[in-house]
Amino acid sequence: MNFEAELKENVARVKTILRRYLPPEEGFQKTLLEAMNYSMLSGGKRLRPLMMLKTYEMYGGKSRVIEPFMAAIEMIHTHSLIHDDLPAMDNDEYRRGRKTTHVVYGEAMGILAGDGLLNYAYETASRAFEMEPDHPGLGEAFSILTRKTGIYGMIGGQSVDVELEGKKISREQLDFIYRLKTGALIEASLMVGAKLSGAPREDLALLEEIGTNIGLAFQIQDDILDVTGTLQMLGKPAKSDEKNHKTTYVTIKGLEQAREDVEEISEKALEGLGRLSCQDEFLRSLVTWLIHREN
Ligand code: GRG
Repeated sequence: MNFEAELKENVARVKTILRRYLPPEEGFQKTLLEAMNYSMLSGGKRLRPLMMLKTYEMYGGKSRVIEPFMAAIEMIHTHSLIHDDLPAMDNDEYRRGRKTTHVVYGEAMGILAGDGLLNYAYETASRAFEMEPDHPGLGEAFSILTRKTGIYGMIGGQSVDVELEGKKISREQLDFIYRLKTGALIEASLMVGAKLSGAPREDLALLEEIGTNIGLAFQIQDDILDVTGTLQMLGKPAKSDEKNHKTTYVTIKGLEQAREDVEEISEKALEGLGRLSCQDEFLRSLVTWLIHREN
C-alpha cells in the first residue's frame, strides 16, 4: 500500500476511536457539548493521536489503553485552536474549513467549549486507569500529557507568544515559543505512545528530541503556508500572522531560508527516528509528508 492510502486508512481508524470518546450531547449543558463536538468533528489532520498510536504500535503495544490518551491529546489540541481563534487572541473566523466555534456559538460559549475540552481531556485520559489499573506506565504517561500541555508546555509557549505580539523578538525567544507552543504536544504524542508500550527509557528521551524537531519544522512550515497559502487551501485564513503583527520564522529568515531550514530540521528528526531501538516506515513517511503538506 502506498503512503497516501496508508495515511487515509490510519486517519479513518483514529477518527473512529475519537468518536467513541466524545461526550453525548444531552442535558441542560447540551449547547456546550455541541460546541465541543462541533470543533472536534470538523476536519483536522489528527496528527497527534496518529503519531501516538503509531509510536505505541511500533513498540508492540496492542491494547485499547492507548485510546483514551489519543482522544485526550486531540481534545487538548482542539481546545488550543478554539481559544487561539477567539477575539482576544487571533480573532479568526475560519478553522478546519468551517466557521470557528466562537463565530457559531458566540464568544462566551467558545471560551467554555475550549475549557470544557481541556478538562474533558483529563477526564478521558483518566479512564485508562479503570481499563488497566495495573498498567505500570499509566502514571508517567498521564504526567507527560499534563506537563507538556501546561505552563511548562503549550500554554506557557502561547503566553510568551501573546506577550511578545507586535514586538521585535530574538531567535532564542522564537525557538522557545515554537518548542513549547507547537513542539510540546508533538513530544507528548510520541512519548505517551512509547511509555504505554514499555519502550526503553533512552528511547523516551530521544523521542522527546525528535518531537521537538518535528514541532519546529511543522511550525515553520505553518508560517510558510500562512504567507503562501489561501483560505481554500488551509481551511483557515492566510496572512493571519501579518494581520496580528507577529514575528515569525519567515519574517526573521525569509521564505527561502525558512524552506531550507524545514528540510534540514526534518532531516534531523528522521535521523533521530533511525536511532530508536524500533523502526516504523509509516512514521518516517509521515514526517516527510509533513514538510510538503499544503494545509
Ligand atoms: C493555549 C490558547 C492556547 C493556545 C496554544 C497551539 C496553540 C497555542 C495555538 C493554536 C494555533 C497554532 C498556530 C498553533 C501552532 C501549532 C499548529 C500549527 C497548529 C495547527 O495544527 P494542525 O495543522 O491542525 O495539526 P489540524 O486542524 O489539522 O488539527
